[in-house]
Amino acid sequence: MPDFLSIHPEVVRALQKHEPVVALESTIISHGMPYPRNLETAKAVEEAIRAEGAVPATIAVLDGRIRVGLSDEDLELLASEKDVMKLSRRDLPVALAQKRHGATTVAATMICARMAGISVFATGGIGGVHRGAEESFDISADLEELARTSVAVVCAGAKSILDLPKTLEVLETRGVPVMGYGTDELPAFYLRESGLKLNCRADTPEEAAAILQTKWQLGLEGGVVIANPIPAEHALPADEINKAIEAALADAEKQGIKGKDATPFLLSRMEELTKGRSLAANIELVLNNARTGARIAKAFAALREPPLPARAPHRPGYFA
Ligand code: PSU
Ligand code: MN
Repeated sequence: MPDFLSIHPEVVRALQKHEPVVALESTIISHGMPYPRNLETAKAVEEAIRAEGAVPATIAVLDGRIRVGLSDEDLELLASEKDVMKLSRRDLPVALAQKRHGATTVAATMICARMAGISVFATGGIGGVHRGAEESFDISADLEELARTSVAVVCAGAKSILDLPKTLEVLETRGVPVMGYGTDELPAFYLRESGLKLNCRADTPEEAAAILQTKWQLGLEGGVVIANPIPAEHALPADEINKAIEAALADAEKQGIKGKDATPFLLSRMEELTKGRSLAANIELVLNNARTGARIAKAFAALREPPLPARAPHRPGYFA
């Protein structure tokens, strides 16, 4: 394959030594949070991963190259530059061919993480089936990517700006395990609960890592959603959030916001409507996912340590 990828030397070193690495997306920086909180959060998330003993690898496209592992200057550019594309699977070739800057969504981050050999990725929330998808057909490419690309995505579930029951149905159809981390329910981003039961649960990093390892050893390509509820002390009251979500959705409808602009619009409208409380919760849950992601990456790296080969007794003759 032509060389489209630049991996930071620290990340290369960690991968070569089978040390834990956690991938991070950049759409959350460029299109998910306002400046300068986005930059502060991007740095704090990397710090949280290091504090757990793993190496962070934030992923983006800069000057038409896929970059895995960024400098503080790169993060500053992604956080402040106006002309950063939002890149999902369909957009990656365009950004590379046209030498653009782009922030990667969950889908594109999974693709790039896989290219680099990273198996665990932490973020805030995944995209999903939008409400009204039966009319609009708006289903995030994140779901398709989860079906095909072998990376585990640690997230706080998905926001109820999405249709969460339909999102779970699509993930089931496409064979994507959705693992509740310390919970039996799909968390709903700002809320710890959605009322939607999951049928896969892990309570420790080791249990989570064993499921990843087994899926991929079976040859079942594709991702896993590791749904990690927001810490209780940072969760928002359900009625406040639900009101803000309804209002944000109504505004999007009124202003005709569609397609790739829908998610960023809804996020920033939610922040205004909750007077910044949704942003504060968002930051806390991303930090929490980064810590959990680092622990799972460590447990997974420990499993990958090649076991000493079992030495079969030499039986002369028979197979010789
Ligand atoms: N959900 C969030 N915050 C985000 C996103 C989703 O709570 O920043 C971003 C992620 O990058 C995700 C993308 O992959 O939005 C989904 O966009 P779309 O719905 O256009 O596929
Ligand atoms: Mn969409």
